[in-house]
Amino acid sequence: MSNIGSYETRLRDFTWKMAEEELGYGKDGKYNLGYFCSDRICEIGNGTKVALVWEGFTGEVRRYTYDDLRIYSNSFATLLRQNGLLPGDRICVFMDRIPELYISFLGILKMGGIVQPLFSAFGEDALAMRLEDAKTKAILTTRKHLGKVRRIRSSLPELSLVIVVDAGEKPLEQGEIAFSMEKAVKNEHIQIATVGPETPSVLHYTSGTTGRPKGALHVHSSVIAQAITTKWVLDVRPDDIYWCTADPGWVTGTSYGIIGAWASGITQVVLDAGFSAHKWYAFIEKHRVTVWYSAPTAIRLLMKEGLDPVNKHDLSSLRHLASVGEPLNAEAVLWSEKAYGKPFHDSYWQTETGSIVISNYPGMKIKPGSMGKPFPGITAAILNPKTFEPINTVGTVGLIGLKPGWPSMFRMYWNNKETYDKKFQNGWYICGDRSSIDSEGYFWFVGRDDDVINTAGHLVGPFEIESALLEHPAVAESAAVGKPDPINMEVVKAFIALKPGFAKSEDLSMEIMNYIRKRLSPLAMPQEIEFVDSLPKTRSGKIMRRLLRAKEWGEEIGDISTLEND
Ligand code: 6R9
Repeated sequence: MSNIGSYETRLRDFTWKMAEEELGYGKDGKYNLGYFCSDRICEIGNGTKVALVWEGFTGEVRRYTYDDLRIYSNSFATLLRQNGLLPGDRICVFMDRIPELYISFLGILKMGGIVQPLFSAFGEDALAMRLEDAKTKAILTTRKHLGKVRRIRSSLPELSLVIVVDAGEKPLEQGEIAFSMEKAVKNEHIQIATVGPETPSVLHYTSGTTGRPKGALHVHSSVIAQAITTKWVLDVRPDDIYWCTADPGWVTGTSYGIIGAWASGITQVVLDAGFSAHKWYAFIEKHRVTVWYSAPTAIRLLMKEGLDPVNKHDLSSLRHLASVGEPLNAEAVLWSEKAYGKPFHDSYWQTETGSIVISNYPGMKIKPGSMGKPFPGITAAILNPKTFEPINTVGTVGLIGLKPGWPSMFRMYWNNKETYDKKFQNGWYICGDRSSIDSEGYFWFVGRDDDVINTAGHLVGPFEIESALLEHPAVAESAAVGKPDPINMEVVKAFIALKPGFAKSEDLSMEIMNYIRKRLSPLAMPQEIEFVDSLPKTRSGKIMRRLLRAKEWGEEIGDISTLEND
């Protein structure tokens, strides 16, 4: 029997208050998310239980108990306090998937700071833009990524402290301090910052169509939703070995790769190594992974490798599989049944929703290709894109709308009230995705309602890419769109008009691609560049990405009445 039991019964009976009570949230005045992910598990007698099994790319394995999480996160909290950081300060974690990343995340919350997790793969521009927007006070990083921080530091007056968690003996520069989590003085007890349910906790940056990346701000009580969805959707149980393959630079890696897992008091495993089917299967076999939360791109890569590597490993420990980030093709669900004897369960949510809002639940009939049904406590509907009124006819495509008010919902876009306000229409939160509902209430994803590119489950904003492209000396104008790709769903394609005096060439293409990879990230790098004489624009001067995109996808071009006449 799954944790959720009967979906229909839960749907009827569930209230968020119940989830709050089940977690003991707010009991004895305790609201700190960091506390719920470490100290609380120790208080209920599980301090010696393994919380994290970490494996590095060389195969080295390290284990941390809940007592370790509690004590080491105390050390981080103390360090930050001793260096003058205050509750509410934005503190960035910028590291590969090393134990310090996961544990400092809790430490920051325990001293009352707002954690800003960023992908370590980010280049200087991507990093600088987000640190500047959040007016980040401190950043925790490693030697490997320190160069990037140093190169942008002079442009970030608010960034007063850089903490290097693997500094070793080599000297650091002014304003940088070395800190070794394992060598630091152990703090059994600290005063955990007093927060309320609405105190800001995590600031996650996500990409939009226009403008800069937006910081979705979450609050401490998000843990109520993250814990109950971990239990009911991911079906995690006390003895599970849980593997969430997401990087904490992405919301999946924090909501379910840190918070949901540890608030549930289970053992989670982390692999800090690149992808290969063999490596992944060997990891599952070695650690006896039971619950596996991954993404369609990874699943498609595994499918590409076929059944051969599957048969070479013992994957019998797997009990429940789930996926998030992009549409999970029906084919992938059927293949996983064949390969692992279990289907992947699709789940749908966003940085802004903070936790899973639509999903296929364990025990419920899976319809391959459908995202499933709303989580109990979430009211979801398909809305008319003009009136924002619910469409009650089966099969009609409209916008996904959610009734605001669940605990893990974002509370604002940092410094960007205008964009935040636009996300609400007629009393609904507008996700920005299109879908339909079938006669049994299952949601079928159709596409995004904007130009944001979803590559390998990661959202990349065209604006950010285009802005970086324009900084290249040869580029006069550019447009970035998503182009279909069998593995990554979409990859970035850039259309570029060159400045006079520059001629198109293979070498120039390569140079521009690498330029973006270095400045932004490997994901933002265009996989293809098409040189054009000019870009299609609307009369108001907006680049018509929709037109370029339709060409790539072989779709109808639709209304082009606002296209500028040359
Ligand atoms: C958690 C996360 C959110 C956007 C979302 C949608 C796409 C996520 C999906 C899915 C189809 C699914 N998306 N899950 N599309 N089926 N199961 O992904 O957060 O990075 O903010 O992306 O991703 O377009 O709006 P985030």
